[in-house]
Amino acid sequence: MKGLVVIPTYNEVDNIDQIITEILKYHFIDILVVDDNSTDGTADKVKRWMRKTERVNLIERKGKLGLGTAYVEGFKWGLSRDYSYFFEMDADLSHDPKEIPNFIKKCKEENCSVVVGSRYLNGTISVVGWDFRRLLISKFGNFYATTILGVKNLTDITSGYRCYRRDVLERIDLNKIKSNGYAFQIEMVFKALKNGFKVCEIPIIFYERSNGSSKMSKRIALEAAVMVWRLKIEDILNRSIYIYGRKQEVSKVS
Ligand SMILES: Nc1nc2c(ncn2[C@@H]2O[C@H](COP(=O)(O)OP(=O)(O)O)[C@@H](O)[C@H]2O)c(=O)[nH]1
Ligand SMILES: [Mg+2]
Repeated sequence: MKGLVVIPTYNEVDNIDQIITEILKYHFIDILVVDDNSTDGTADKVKRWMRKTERVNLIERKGKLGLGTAYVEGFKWGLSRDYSYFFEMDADLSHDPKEIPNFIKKCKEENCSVVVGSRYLNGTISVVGWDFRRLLISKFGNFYATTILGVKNLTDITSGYRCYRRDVLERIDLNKIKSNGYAFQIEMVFKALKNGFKVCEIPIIFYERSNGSSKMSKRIALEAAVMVWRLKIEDILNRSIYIYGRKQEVSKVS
């Protein structure tokens, strides 16, 4: 059993060594960094690791093309190899690699196809270093998305620390994933659910970054707000087409 942690990076030079060191402690895990031409030398640091171990890999892209497309490229890279579990993890040490075994345990013990690391499980708020405004935006974003999409049993649909079993990524058409920021996280979970996969959550603590700066913006939040409605409408249309198709079949038989 092998797992791949995909780490998208844009200017994470002060974080990348530590995150790689922590992850390499888990011998069944390889790392793929997808770097968008960081100007601070992030990719050079990754290349230094690659000279030391084959477990670290790098995809270099031409410019800042967004988180979603970085993950899609990373997943495709991993699917052409023999990984059973695929992780999403930020480079900025917000996600503690020590949780890696807990994700896999949850997948195995409860037969989950996707396990999301939730900051808000059981009514708690497990976030270190956020002000009230940042927390409110995150909580509202979750409420908004889960209410509109009708997945109210999930507590943290925008979390970027998660694990997918290989079969989920094989089933979801990655070429059709259109969103890029927080919307990407919502779209992936929604599509997994719509394809009949079991999505679970485990508690995690999210630590706001100490080094470097956030790349998220108002534009990315807006993308998520609009994308939720697109997913909703697509779902309604898909269901109508299905019901219409069934009616046609029934009328042919009778
Ligand atoms: N490759 C790539 N990585 C990105 C891009 N935008 C953000 N990231 C990475 O995605 C992760 C999460 O981004 P971050 O700015 O910390 O988001 P926040 O935690 O929501 O503030 C970090 O590892 C970033 O370096 C992008 O356009 N391309
Ligand atoms: Mg961050």
